[in-house]
Amino acid sequence: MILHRRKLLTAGAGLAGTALLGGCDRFAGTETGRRTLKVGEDANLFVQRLLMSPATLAREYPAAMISPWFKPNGTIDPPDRDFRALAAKKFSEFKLTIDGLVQKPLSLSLADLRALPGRTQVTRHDCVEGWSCIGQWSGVPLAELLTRAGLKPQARYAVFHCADTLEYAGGGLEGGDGASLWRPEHPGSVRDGYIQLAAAEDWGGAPTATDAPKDDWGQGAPEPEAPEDKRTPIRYYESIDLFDAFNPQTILAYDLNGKPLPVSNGAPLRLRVERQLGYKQAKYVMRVELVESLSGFGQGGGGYWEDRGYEWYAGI
Ligand SMILES: Nc1nc2c(c(=O)[nH]1)N[C@H]1C(S)=C(S)[C@@H](COP(=O)(O)O)O[C@H]1N2
Ligand SMILES: [Mo]
Repeated sequence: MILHRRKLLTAGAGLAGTALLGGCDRFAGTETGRRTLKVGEDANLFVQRLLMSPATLAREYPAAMISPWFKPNGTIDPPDRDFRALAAKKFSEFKLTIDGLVQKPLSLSLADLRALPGRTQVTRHDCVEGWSCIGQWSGVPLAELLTRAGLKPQARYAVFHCADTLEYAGGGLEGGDGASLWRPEHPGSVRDGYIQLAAAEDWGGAPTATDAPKDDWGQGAPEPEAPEDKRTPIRYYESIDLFDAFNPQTILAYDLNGKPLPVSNGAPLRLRVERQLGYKQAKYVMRVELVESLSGFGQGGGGYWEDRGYEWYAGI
């Protein structure tokens, strides 16, 4: 999708700050600059952005290189009641919310999303655990949605709210039904993971009996309702800045390899932000909230894994 410059400028005044690549010294000297360039990871972001034009794309692959199976990771079957109710009805009642610092909040069904101009891309997903998969993703460019919603000038980040609970505030990995919540594990450092990854082959093996995905959503009968859980769930969330939000490859995907996303890979809708690592690719996205600051969410790190020590800008 081609965004007209004027539209972009009216859509997001926040973009102007990141787009002024020529004025880096001045940028570093401003309040925002000082706040942004506080540690190494932000310097990494700054240098990468200096070297990139706004529309730098991740590599796209030929269809023949698509992995026979896209390994699911992290949450593969959200235990949450609300999600289970949606899945039981094949997501026919799912609505994506776009709100926060927008002129016109949106609420869109899957049919609404599919009716919008879409984009299909074959890209490689790199997880910090050291595996990669190539998949074909189809979805709606986030730029399309943000342009329709119209950003307010203070908007700087898009926060993705996901349906899946990973743990409960104050500790506790027990699901409402007493089952243990799946707890993902990652290497101690994203960069360690990335170094392993550089040497790793693309993941392309066949599923084994023990890790076969529970895909085909809507297949199972509705489950008995779990009792309501009074504890505060900590759900997966992620965030990106407007620079990445308007990249043409940044899409909310509803199809994987030409078929509706399996639940294990994030049905009904998941983020693809192709120049970043796997944990940025939020699955089970229910709501996109436009905000000025990330400090009000979780521990303020900008994502579930970021709150546990991973870098916010996971560029590859
Ligand atoms: N909602 C949600 N999104 C998530 C995760 C998760 O646990 N929950 N895991 C992340 C990680 S670490 C990876 S590698 C990818 C895995 O996506 P996949 O299951 O399609 O392979 O999803 C990312 N997005
Ligand atoms: Mo990951």
